[in-house]
Amino acid sequence: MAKVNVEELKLNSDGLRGDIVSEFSNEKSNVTEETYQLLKFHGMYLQDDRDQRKQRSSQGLERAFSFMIRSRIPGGLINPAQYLAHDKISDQWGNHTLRITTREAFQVHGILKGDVKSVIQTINQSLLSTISACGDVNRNVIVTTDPVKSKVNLQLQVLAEKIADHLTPKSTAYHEIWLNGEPALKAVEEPIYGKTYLPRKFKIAITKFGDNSIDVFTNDIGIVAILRNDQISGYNLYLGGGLGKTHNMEETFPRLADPLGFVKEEKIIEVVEAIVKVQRDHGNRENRKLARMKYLVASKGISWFHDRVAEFTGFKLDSIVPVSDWQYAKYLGWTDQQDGKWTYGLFVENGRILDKDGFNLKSALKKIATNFNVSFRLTATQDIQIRDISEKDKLVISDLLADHGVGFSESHSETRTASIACPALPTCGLALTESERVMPDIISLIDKNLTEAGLPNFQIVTRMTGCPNGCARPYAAELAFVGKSGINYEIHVGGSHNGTRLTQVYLDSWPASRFDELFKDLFTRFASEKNENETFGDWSNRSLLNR
Ligand code: SRM
Ligand code: SF4
Repeated sequence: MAKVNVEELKLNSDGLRGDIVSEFSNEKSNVTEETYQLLKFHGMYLQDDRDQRKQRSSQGLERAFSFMIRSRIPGGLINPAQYLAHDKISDQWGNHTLRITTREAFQVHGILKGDVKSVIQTINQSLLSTISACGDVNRNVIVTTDPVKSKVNLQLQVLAEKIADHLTPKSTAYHEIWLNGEPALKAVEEPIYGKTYLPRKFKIAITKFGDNSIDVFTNDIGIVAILRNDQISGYNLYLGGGLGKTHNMEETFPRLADPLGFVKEEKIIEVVEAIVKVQRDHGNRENRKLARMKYLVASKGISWFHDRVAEFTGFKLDSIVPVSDWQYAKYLGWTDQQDGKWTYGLFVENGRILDKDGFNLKSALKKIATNFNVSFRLTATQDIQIRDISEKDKLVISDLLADHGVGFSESHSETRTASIACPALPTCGLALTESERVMPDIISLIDKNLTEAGLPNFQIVTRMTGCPNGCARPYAAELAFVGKSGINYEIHVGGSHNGTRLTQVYLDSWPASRFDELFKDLFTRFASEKNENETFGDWSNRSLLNR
């Protein structure tokens, strides 16, 4: 596709309308580059099945185009009807699988152009949306996955929904195009974003003191509730996290967020809006590779940012409240919600919900959504929590999962349940290597080598991506494989177990065919050199990187 100037496109799009309507009325199976870019704001990507590219091209056929549609689900919370809407979409119009994303949302792949409208309508009928799930706007707001129904956790969910609503584009184009709304007389003004929206995507995560179940520091804004006597006294704000980088382009880099300041509950939305506006006005609009807010924070510094935020709000933020003891938490297995109900955190390998070879996770979840009075949370580690299970249903749901061949979270190794991988091939147009499809076997290899090194079931937070964009947050893991080309991966080590120190490159390029050799070497040395209770991330940081 020919490159378009995205800034000009946004400006002239008539509030995100562009030529979407006319392009969806033609016979083609794909869309132009202009429409492809605008469709992101409506929550979808044009893709093609990369497994079929070669064969189709040799037969003189065009690529096998389809759309990936992403729902916007603040905090990943859905009710059974919303779950079933996605299940239906995947079967009726998609590729019969659902994909839980690293931002607590659902993606459905393989939707043909003629079915896009039906899919969006079905999602909206279930009272969810796809607007701003993608595009140069605020993306899905993620929240700690702690299942306990404490007042604090509920408040954080409410905050996520408020922020998501506040930062949703106000253009009526979405309703008009997909939901058969009446054409608006003119494009509605965007009070926060303006006509060119943000320079790039924008991400917000919310958690509480010490709970890093969501990699809070990898977001443009990390919001951390500070508790006093089990009440939220306000929020620490962290700024300028982000993970994407481009191979051989040193100006691009992953970055953890810096502390900005502390804000009281009643001012949080105002401050978040001000931060978004600073990025809107000062972010790089010349080069999309350098347009994320992390580069603005890195180049201007936090104190400059403080002043710009204060220009919008008229007040200075208080000093950050020191927080040190961060924990990585998976929240899998059974948790007492402390309201008389239970949550079962179900490990979903790489977020893929499907029925295959006697493993019938999709059918099991469909039955649970249909027959039980429960709800669900999609987690930032691509798992699903079945929530609000009554005491009497605990055993029935356990049996149902077992009958469908779904292994309990506790039956998988610690490293497997701490692993995530991005979709990569065959759907992702940016993938340089495999990821989701090969990760299960790589984890088996890691487990085998850990056992042989005398460390059975040791937990290493391990992640894989098919390119350096960082969708499975590899640089916030302890050990990571980042796609380079073919079967070759950049090998990363040295990140902290709790996501507060990034990885660094250990090997520039290593073939997957020699992973067994690599793991044998790494884990034998780790087992003999590690201090008591030392994590792989800390050991590799001190032994492999700081030489
Ligand atoms: Fe991502 C682009 C999948 C979370 C950084 N990401 C893509 C696209 C849409 C490829 C494209 O642009 O054509 C991928 C679609 C693949 C497919 O076939 O489905 C894709 N990203 C995903 C998901 C589904 C990965 C997953 O395993 O779950 C995640 C969807 C989240 C959601 O529900 O909104 C996903 N992406 C992330 C994250 C992690 C996070 O947000 O916590 C990151 C790193 C954090 C960050 O943003 O810095 C991430 N994705 C990127 C980037 C690099 C952005 C940058 O700053 O350079 C791209 C490429 C781009 O934007 O140009 C990208
Ligand atoms: Fe695609 Fe790269 Fe993201 Fe993986 S990390 S989904 S390969 S863009």
